[in-house]
Amino acid sequence: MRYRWLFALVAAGLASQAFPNKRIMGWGSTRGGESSLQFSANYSATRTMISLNFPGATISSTDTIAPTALQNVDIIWLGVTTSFNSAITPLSASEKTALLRFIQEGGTAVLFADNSTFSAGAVAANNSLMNPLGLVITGTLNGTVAHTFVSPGTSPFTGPFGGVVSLNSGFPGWFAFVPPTGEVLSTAGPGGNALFATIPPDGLGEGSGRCWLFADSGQAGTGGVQGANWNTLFANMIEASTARVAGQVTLADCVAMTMPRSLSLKVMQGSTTVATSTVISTAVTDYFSIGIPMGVTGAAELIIDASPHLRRRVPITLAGGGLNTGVIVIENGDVDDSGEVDAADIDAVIADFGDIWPNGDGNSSADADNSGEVDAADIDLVISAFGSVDE
Ligand SMILES: [Ca+2]
Ligand SMILES: [Ca+2]
Ligand SMILES: [Ca+2]
Repeated sequence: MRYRWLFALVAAGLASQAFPNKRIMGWGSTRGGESSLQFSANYSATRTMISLNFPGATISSTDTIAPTALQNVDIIWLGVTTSFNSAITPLSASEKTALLRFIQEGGTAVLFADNSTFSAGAVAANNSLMNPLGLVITGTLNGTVAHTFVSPGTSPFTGPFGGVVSLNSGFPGWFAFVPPTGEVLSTAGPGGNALFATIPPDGLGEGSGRCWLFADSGQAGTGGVQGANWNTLFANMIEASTARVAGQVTLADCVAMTMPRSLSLKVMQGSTTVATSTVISTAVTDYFSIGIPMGVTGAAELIIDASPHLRRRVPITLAGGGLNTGVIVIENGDVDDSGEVDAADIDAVIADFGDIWPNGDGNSSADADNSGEVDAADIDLVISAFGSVDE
């Protein structure tokens, strides 16, 4: 029991690490060239817009998409063009996985593909960015193409930073397929090809963040399509994005991760549920995050539960954006998930004694230490945690 209080103190101390505003990450110059939000000269007006409208916002860069790089990020901003005729190195398999997981765990993605012919590498780069989200990008539309807004009076064409009157793209591609959970926001002419689409929150699973998806990277380039209308659109998009409460969870007393464990996450303010999500943990200490609406402020609780682990309640202070909780440890031993480590849990281990996972046929939580076998170590674990209860 004693160490539980130590963990509580650590978590309370870390909870003060609140970030007051949007944390945006894009490509570095090496990988992204002109698509680097932080460094590209073509994004200077956009950077000015962000600093004016979101004074606490930070813009950072990475040349590799990985869970560690994305830990303290609310919005990822990636394009495929490194110049008017060169493309990024396509996202690798692990980068696609990391990008998808970032979105599934509440992150907001702003992604710019382009036409299929601007570079020999165009198709591979486009596909690597859009296919993981279920979209198909194709083709080249010649010249300057005006956007027709599907619903002009709605976000992000209107919003707290004003109305978007018109948008043009130069030589865009188009989305040949947008998944049913997505929505086309603008087309090349009435009923024409899709130029701009979104996947709303929860569209890629419970708790997933919003995706803003463009069939052109001209906003980063030199096609003459930058300007107030694009930056008004971007401001409305950033305002409408979610923030991420992120950190790491350690599943106490696990010696391996033979079976992935499902983490139930919830952010509450009093009796009000701010956000809920489910995250699959595949490491004893694994990353988690949960998207919450931007602008939610004040005292809150992050509630984490799993099986055979006990529920933890971690006090956090929301400051309008995301925050990092650091490492949170949840206690083991509640095999039957009753909320208390008690004699029933010993009985539950005995009932499945000898089961071998991942091919067991009983309760996989009976293998409390996740070693792959329901054995004496699991009984010892329950006894050592005996009497502990859900917070
Ligand atoms: Ca539990
Ligand atoms: Ca129990
Ligand atoms: Ca075991």
